Amino acid sequence: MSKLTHLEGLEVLDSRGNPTVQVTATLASGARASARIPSGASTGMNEAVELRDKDPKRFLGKGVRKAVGHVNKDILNAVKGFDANDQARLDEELKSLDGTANKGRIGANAILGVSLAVARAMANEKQVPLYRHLTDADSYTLPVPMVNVLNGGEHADNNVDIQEFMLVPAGFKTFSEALRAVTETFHALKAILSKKGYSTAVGDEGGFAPRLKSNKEPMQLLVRAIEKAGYKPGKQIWIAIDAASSEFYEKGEYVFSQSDGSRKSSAQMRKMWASWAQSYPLISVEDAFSEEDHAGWQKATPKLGDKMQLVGDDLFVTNPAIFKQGIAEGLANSILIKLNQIGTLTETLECIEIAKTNKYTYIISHRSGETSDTTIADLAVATASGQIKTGSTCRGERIAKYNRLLEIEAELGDKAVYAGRSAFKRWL
Ligand code: 2PG
Ligand code: MG
Repeated sequence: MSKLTHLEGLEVLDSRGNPTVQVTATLASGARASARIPSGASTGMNEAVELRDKDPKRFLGKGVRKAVGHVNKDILNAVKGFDANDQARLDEELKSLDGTANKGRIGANAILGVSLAVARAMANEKQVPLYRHLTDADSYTLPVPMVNVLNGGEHADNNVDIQEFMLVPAGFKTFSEALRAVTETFHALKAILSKKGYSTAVGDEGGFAPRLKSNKEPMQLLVRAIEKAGYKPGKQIWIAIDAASSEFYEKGEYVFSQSDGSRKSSAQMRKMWASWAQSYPLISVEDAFSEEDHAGWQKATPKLGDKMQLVGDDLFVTNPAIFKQGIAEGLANSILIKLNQIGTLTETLECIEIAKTNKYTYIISHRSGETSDTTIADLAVATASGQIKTGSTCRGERIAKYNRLLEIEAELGDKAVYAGRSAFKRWL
C-alpha cells in the first residue's frame, strides 16, 4: 500500500492574475507531486463550487485561503494514511467529507487539488508518467488539438459575441506536424489582422481579440489564414466554435449585444449554424444553444448532428447525473470534459465512460484561467479522447500543455498514433 502521509495547500496565482489552489501530496515512500487548479470565466450554472474567500480586502474577494485551509486541516485529517493507489476510495471520501451536492462546503478547488496531487504523486512513486498511471493500455492515441486563435465573449474585450474560433488540424499524420501547421496558421492570421489594421493583442486563451465587423468575420479570417499558411481548409484544417451561448441567452432569445445587438430565436440559431457549416469547414460547435434551452438542443441534435459535432459544456458540466439526463433527452453528441466542473478525477473518468457507452465523443479541456499544470495533456492520452481543447499556440500556460504532448509523442514513438480524422469520423 502507498500511504498518503501529507498534504500541503498553497494560494498561488493563475494566468489571469487571480488566486488559485495548489496542493502538494507526499507519500510514505517520499514520492511527492503538486497540482494546480484552473478557473473558468464563462461557467455553467451547475458547476461544482470554486470556494473563494469573499474578503474584499484581498484579491478583490477572490482569495482562496479558506480552500487552502481545508486542504491543510479537514482534508488532511480525513485522508491521511489512505492508499494513494485507490483513487476511487480517496475521491469518495473527499466527496462525503464535503457532504453537499456541489462541493460547496470544502470547495471543488480544494478537493480537486487533492485528487490530482495524489494521482500525480502515485505516478511518481511508480516512476511512470501520469498517463501511464491512469491506464494499462500499451498503445496510445495522441489528441487532435482544438486551437483557439480568435477570442470573444467573456474572454476578450472586443465586439465578438461568440467566445472561441478554433483551428482543428485533423488532416495530418502526427501530432507535431499538426501542431506546426496550426502554429503557422496562427502567425498567418496575425499578419492578416495587422495588414487590416486590426489589433493583434490576445485574449485570455492566447487567441487574437480584435474588434471585427461581424460575428461571422472570424470564419472568413480563419479560412484565409489557413490558406496563407499553405494549408487546405476542410482537408487538413477545419474550424470549431465554442459559442458559449448560455452567456448571451436572455429570456428565451440569443442576444448579440457585444456586436450588433441583434436577437435570434433558437430556430434562427439552428439555421445560422447550418448555413455556416455550408459556407465554411465548420466541424464542431460547442454550447451552440444555452444550457437552459433544452428544447433548442433537442430539435437541433437530429437536424445538425450528422453534419457536425455538437458539444455540451455548460450543458453537461462534466456531471455524470446531468450528462445521463441530457443523453436521455437527446441533447448533443459530444461532451466537453473539465475536471474542475465536477471536482474529482474519479467522477471525471465516470463521465468519460458514460460518453463511451453512449457513443458521444469527449474532449478534454482547459479553463480560461490556467496555470502551467499539464494534467489534462496526460488525461487526454490516457483516455484516448482523440481531442483536446487547450487554447492558442500562444501564452505559456497554454503552451505548457502542447509541449507536454510533444514530450509524450517523442517518448511513445511508434506506440502512439495521432487521432487525426478518425476523431471526427462521424462527420468527415
Ligand atoms: C469554455 C472554457 C474554456 P471557461 O467555455 O469552454 O475554453 O471557458 O473556462 O471560461 O468556462
Ligand atoms: Mg465552453
